[in-house]
Amino acid sequence: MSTSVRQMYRPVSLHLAIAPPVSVVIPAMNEEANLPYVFKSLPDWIHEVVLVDGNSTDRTVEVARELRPDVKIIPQTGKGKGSALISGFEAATGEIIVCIDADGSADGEEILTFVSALVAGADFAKGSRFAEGGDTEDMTPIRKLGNAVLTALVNRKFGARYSDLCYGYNAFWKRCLEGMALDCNGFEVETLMNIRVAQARLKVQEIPSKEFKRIHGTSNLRAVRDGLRVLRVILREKRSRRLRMQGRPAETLAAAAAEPSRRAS
Ligand SMILES: Nc1nc2c(ncn2[C@@H]2O[C@H](COP(=O)(O)OP(=O)(O)OP(=O)(O)O)[C@@H](O)[C@H]2O)c(=O)[nH]1
Ligand SMILES: [Mg+2]
Repeated sequence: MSTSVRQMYRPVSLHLAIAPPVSVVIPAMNEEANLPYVFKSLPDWIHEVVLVDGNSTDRTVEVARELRPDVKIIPQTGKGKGSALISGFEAATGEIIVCIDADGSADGEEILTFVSALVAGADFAKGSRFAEGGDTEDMTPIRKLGNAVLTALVNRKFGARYSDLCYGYNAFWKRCLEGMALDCNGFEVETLMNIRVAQARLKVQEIPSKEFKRIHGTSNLRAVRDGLRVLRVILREKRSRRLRMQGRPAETLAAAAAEPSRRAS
């Protein structure tokens, strides 16, 4: 192997070296106490960390800079985790994007497994707490039930085979963003990604993942409110898919996609 080719590859484990740069996108709203744990768990071979700040009123931004002077801090344009991720994806310069929460519930060491799946041929590496080897310490029984029902609905309506719909630990090639065309604000963002990935027939590899309890602070998720947002997005996507299959013009499809979600409730 010539020197120039060898330099293009970075060893990421004993058995794997990769060429594509990896961006880690972290949505964070008042997570100053959790960031030290999250940043510490990130592998040293990643290309960049993009932290999307949700107008934090604590020292989230300062702590991120202290921990990692090269961190890219991005303000989100809209409101909610979805708009934060969309801003972060736009700002990411890597060929591979990994999404990870800032509450200390995800282990950055798992990034190696996600990235390995992508370089081995997957388009989308989807974290799953319910695939064999995965686990969660963080979900209440009611959340587990809601997630299971919504997962089954998406599988049925979109021909997917997901085992965990509403999970924030995922990775994908940046080129997939065009097909996902994300347009949402809140916690429904992962559902929308999963549906669009299934509709685009991208190659999905589920990655068993262990979710821990958030270390400090309180959750921003409200089970009923956010469960309904997820349900609305599923129904909205189903309706626009039906219109597409009926061969309706593109303007009608765009209007259906932009339609207020109350029509679907
Ligand atoms: N930038 C930004 N980040 C957000 C926003 N809402 C939530 N987040 C972040 O998104 C991640 C997930 O939010 P959580 O509140 O932990 O929600 P969750 O993980 O679904 O719920 P729990 O399992 O109870 O922790 C965390 O890193 C939050 O800081 C937001 O509006 N803007
Ligand atoms: Mg959390």
